[in-house]
Amino acid sequence: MRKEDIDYTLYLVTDSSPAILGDRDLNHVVEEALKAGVGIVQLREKKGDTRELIEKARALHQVAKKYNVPLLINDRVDVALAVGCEGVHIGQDDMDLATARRLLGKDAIIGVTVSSVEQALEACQGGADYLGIGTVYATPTKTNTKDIIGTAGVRNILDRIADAGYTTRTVSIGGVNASNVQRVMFQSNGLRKGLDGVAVVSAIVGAANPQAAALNLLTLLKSPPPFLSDLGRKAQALSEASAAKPDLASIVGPVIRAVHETTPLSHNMTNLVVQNFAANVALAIGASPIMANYGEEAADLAKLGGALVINMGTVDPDGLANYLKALRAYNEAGRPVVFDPVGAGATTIRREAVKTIMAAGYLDVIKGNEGEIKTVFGGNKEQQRGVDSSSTLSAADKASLVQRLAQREKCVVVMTGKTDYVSDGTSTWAVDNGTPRLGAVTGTGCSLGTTISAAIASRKTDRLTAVMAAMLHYEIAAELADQRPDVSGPGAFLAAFLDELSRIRMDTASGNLSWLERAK
Ligand code: 3NM
Ligand code: MG
Repeated sequence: MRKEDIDYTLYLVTDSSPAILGDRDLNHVVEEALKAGVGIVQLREKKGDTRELIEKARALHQVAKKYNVPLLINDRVDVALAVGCEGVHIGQDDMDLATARRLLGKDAIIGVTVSSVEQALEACQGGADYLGIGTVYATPTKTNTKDIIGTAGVRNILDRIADAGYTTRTVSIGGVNASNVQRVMFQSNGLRKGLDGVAVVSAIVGAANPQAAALNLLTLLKSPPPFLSDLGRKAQALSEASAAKPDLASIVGPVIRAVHETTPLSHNMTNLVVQNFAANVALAIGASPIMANYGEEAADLAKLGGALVINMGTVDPDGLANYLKALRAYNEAGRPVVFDPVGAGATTIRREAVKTIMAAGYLDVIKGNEGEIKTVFGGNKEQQRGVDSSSTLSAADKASLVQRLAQREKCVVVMTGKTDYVSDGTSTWAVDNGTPRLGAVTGTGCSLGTTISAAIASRKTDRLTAVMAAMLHYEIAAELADQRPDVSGPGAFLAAFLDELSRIRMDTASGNLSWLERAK
C-alpha cells in the first residue's frame, strides 16, 4: 500500500486491559472495526514479554492484511521489524524518530505523538508520516498524559505546521468519541490545514459492539455536524454582507420579524435572580420562554426548534451536570446554544466550570462582560469581583479579543460594556447603543442572552446578523425607555423597558423600522 493512500479518517489504537477490552479477543474486536472501515491500526500493549508481543502482533498483522490496512506497533521498533508490519508509532519518550527511520527504512510508516508546536515542527522536519496530536480531552484510557490541549491546542499546531509548509498527515487523540467527534474535527480545523482524522481507543475497543461503534464514528466523520446545518450555506451570504456596508434595516428587520412570526422556544437554564425578568423579556420580544434547569428534560425540549441559554449565574455541582446534559442534547439536535459565563473569573469553581462546559459541547454564542470574556479566553489572572463588570482593555484590544475568541471557538462572541463588541471571527462590530440605566437593575445582562437565543433560534440569516439584530433591539429599547418622561427610577425603567421591547417588535412586524435610526 502506498503511504499516500492510507485513510486516516478513523484510526484504531488497541488496548488489551480488562477495563476496556474485557474478556473479548483482541483480534476479533479489531476485525469487527476493520469490517466497518477503520483505515489504520496501531497495536498498543503496555505489558507483556517481547515474545508474547511478537506473537500478538503477527496474528493481528494477518487480520489487518486481509483488509489491506496497515498495522503499526506502539513504541517497539524491534517488534515491527520482527513481524514485518508497516511501521511504528512513537511517543516523545520512545526511540527518536531519526533512529527509528534508519532502522525501519523510508517505506515504513512512522507516526509521532505531539502535544506542542515545537514537538510538531520537529517531527515534521524529521520526516514523520503523520502526527498524533493530543491529548485533546482527559481520558481514563491514558492517565499519564502530559498535556490536555483541547481543540484550540490542536488547531494551533495545525496552523503552525501549515505555516511552515508541511503537509504531514494528522490525527487527534484523547477522549474522542461519538458524542464529540464532529465537534473535535470542526473546531480543530486550522485556517489552512484540517485534521485527516481521529484516533480512538475506548470508543471502539470498549464498545459493546465495536463494528457498530466504528460505523457510527465513520458516519459522523463523513457527515456535516448538525450544529452547522445552515451555517455553511450562510457563510457565503455573511461574507458578502460584511464586504458591502450593510443596510441595517434589511438585515435587522427580518430577524426581529422571524422571532415575532415563529415564537421560538427560548430554553433558559438560568440563575434564581433573573428567571422572572428573563421570561418577561422573552415574551416581550415574541419568544416562548421556558425556565427549565433539569437536564433530563433537555432532549425533549431540544426537539422543539428553539435555542438553549446556559447562564452560569448559580453554579453548583447539580447545575453543572444539568448544563452538560442540555448542551449535549441541543448539540445533537443541531439547535443553537448561548453560553453566558456569569462571574466566570470570580471563583476557582467558576473558572473550572467554564473549562468543563467549553470542553463538553459546541457553543454558538458566548456572551459576557470584559472580565468574563477574558476568563473564557484563558490566561486571565485578574480576580474578578463578583459578577460586576469593570474594564481595563482599550477599545482595539476588546475588538481583537472578541475576534480571536470567536475564531478560536468558531462561534459568535459578544463582549458587553458601554460599547459592545460582537464578532464571528471574520467581521467584528461595535455597538454603542444602550443606557447606563441597564446596569442599575439586575438581570439585564442575562436577558440579553435570552433575546439573542430567540434571534438565533428563528434566524433566517447567519448567526452574526441574528446576534446583532437582537442586540440592537434590546439596547435601543432600553434607550427609548430611559428617555421616557415618566421614567424617573429603576422601577419605572424596568416596566418601560419591557414595553419598548414589545413596541419595537410590533413596529418592526408592521414594517416600521424608524427606531433603527438610533443605531450607532
Ligand atoms: N495517547 P481514548 S491519549 C493512546 O495523548 C493515547 O498521546 C494519547 O484513548 C496521547 O480514545 C491516548 O479511549 C488514549 O480516549 C486515547
Ligand atoms: Mg508511547
